[in-house]
Amino acid sequence: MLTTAYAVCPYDCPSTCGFYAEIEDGRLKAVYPDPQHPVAPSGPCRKMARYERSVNAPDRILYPMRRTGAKGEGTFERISWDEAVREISTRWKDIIRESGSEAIAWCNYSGVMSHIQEKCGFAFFNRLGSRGLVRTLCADAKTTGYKAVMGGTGCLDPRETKDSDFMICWGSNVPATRNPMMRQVREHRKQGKRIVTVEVCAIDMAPYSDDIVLIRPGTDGAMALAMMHVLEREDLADREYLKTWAHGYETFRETLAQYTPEWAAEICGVPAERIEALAREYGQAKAPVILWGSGFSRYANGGMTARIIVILSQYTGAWKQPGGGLCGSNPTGGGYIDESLVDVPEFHGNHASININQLGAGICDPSVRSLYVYAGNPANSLSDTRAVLRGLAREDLFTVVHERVMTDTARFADIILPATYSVEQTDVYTAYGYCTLSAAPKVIDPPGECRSDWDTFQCLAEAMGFEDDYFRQTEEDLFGKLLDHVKGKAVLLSAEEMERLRHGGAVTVPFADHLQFMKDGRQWNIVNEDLAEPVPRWMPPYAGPEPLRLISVPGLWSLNSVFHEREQDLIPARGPMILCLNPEDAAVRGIVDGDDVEAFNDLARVRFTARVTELIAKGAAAAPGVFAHKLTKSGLGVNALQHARLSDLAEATTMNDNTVEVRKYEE
Ligand SMILES: Nc1nc2c(c(=O)[nH]1)N[C@H]1C(S)=C(S)[C@@H](COP(=O)(O)OP(=O)(O)OC[C@H]3O[C@@H](n4cnc5c(=O)[nH]c(N)nc54)[C@H](O)[C@@H]3O)O[C@H]1N2
Ligand SMILES: Nc1nc2c(c(=O)[nH]1)N[C@H]1C(S)=C(S)[C@@H](COP(=O)(O)OP(=O)(O)OC[C@H]3O[C@@H](n4cnc5c(=O)[nH]c(N)nc54)[C@H](O)[C@@H]3O)O[C@H]1N2
Ligand code: SF4
Ligand SMILES: [Mo]
Repeated sequence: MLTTAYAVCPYDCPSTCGFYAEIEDGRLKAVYPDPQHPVAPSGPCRKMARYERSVNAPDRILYPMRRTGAKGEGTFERISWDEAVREISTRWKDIIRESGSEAIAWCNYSGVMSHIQEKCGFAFFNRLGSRGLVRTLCADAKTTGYKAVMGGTGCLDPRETKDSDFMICWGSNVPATRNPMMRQVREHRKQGKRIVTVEVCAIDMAPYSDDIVLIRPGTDGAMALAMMHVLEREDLADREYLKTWAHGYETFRETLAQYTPEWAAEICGVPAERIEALAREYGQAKAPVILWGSGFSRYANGGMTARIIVILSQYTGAWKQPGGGLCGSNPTGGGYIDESLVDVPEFHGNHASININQLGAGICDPSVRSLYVYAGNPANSLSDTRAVLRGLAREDLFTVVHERVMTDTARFADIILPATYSVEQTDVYTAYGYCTLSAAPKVIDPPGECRSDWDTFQCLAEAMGFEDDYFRQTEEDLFGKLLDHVKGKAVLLSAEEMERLRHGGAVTVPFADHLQFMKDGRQWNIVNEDLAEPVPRWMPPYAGPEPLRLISVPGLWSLNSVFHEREQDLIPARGPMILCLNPEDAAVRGIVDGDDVEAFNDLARVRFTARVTELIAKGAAAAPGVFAHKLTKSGLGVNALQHARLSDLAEATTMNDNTVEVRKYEE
């Protein structure tokens, strides 16, 4: 029998597209667009269009398993859930008795970005009193930088950019990471409005750009400062607005004299005339928008760069115009969901913690005796892969991985627990790139013995003897509560919209007021006295210009390390692991397009296929996508070349802030 039900894409993607799931005999047969969807009416992207192939993947993990071979060898035997839960709880109780609860560590990141399944583990591990996890792997330097300037005022929802008259696409690989926004990008250009891309590597964005400014990695702050220098010099700054509404404007303005386009040109590798021309075009537009990604913030100076770009987005008064300002950060101006219903504050404690970016060092520390991983793949996604693998290889680290497929991390588990796909679980979703709220009860039963994160933590809680009412709830109970207690602008949703959510659907929540600070009678901050660096200024990244600065680019055909199960379509479509090099950098190294090359630094040697292209800045090397180790030539991905250093704000990742040398590979 065929039925249809509503489902939501659970992945770490700003859009949170919804779609219809067609179900035949309890299995997902196909997915169809939801033409009423507020942001993705033409349906899910190239990765999710055949989601049934992921959900029904032949190599899905269906049963709990126990390791039988050496760590990392990947040999396991089937066991029952009872055995698995008994073994985990017995080991944990022993560890807690002998070494205390902080000897148990956990790792979770963005495998599922919904409210119940992602965050239930926070409650569980807080209740357990385990070692804490500082989860700053993604864009925390950027969001902290944004907040340091704008506080709780939300920026543009992508749909609002229809009213802008000029767009700078600043370090955002839109066709890959913001697929539904390609509608606005195409429409913008159809109307003859220009899009200038500021990128290190524009291989995907080039066809949609009228002009491309290729910039050296980690130097965007210098260019943005020089642009403001030009805006001041050429009377294109909105001085009245800045004097009234920008805290610290006069102090900051005085510092701009030193940041000439010639000064920035040296740092950024962008000619002074191009910086001037871009500043002029930006300054003369009535409602320019900067659409920003997060690539430029994954550096030692990432938080500072983010602050400077937000200030630039305000400098001509663009925020006052419909469609003008900044897009690509927090568009909502606040949360819609009462997080405390899932991540229970009473469970929070004061524990030693591991920064996820330094998980390798964290789990190499012998005082950590157990690691639980869910909805994350640290062996692929974290910097300094070899340190992560050294930790995972410890015979005395009791490792549990809750996964859907055999990842490079799961191979190192002592116990693997089988996880569900989103269509097999119930949840509420907020998009981090749009003002939308979505919800979807589960549409099919899980195959084999797969269990959701919620159900798994519930059994573990019982086995650990937690008597809290929290762990007695079902997913469905929590789903109802989350929808009963929406907050922020979501309280403005109609009864009909709330009803749609309860049955599975997506709705638009009113856009944020981008001039909220005026209504509140307070300024936004150019200078922020709460920070170690109150006055924005140029700060260099960790990596110097030599030999080559290495960055990672989100790939078109994967989402972080997700979709590795798609051997029939997505894996072949993306081809081998490439390293993009500028023709000048390739030529001095005797490298031509298609060569087998080796990138190396003090951390590792990693082999790639060279892609020689004019669309990357000189002095840079760029690696698109995250590859499972078995799909690489040397058994390691690009992250093995990244140091586990932290950013200026938020102790976040600096995965783009490294240098490598590259040579032709010879056996
Ligand atoms: N297809 C696909 N979609 C994805 C993902 C994916 O891997 N693949 N990842 C998901 C996740 S986890 C996230 S966080 C989001 C958004 O992920 P973001 O990181 O916001 O991705 P983008 O902004 O699209 O891409 C970052 C861009 O920054 C560029 N870049 C790197 N360093 C610099 C620099 O110093 N200056 C400038 N100007 N540019 C620089 C890179 O070349 C890249 O094009 O995307 C999500 N969606
Ligand atoms: N080279 C490089 N490295 C990167 C990036 C990059 O673009 N390039 N992107 C960085 C960014 S922005 C991010 S956010 C991180 C992401 O880092 P991670 O979150 O560690 O990586 P993912 O690849 O998203 O892995 C998610 C895992 O969760 C599993 N999963 C999915 N749904 C569920 C579920 O419901 N339950 C359970 N238990 N498991 C589930 C998936 O099968 C997958 O293996 O990677 C970072 N690392
Ligand atoms: S664009 Fe993003 S949210 Fe939409 S279907 Fe693709 S991965 Fe999912
Ligand atoms: Mo991310």
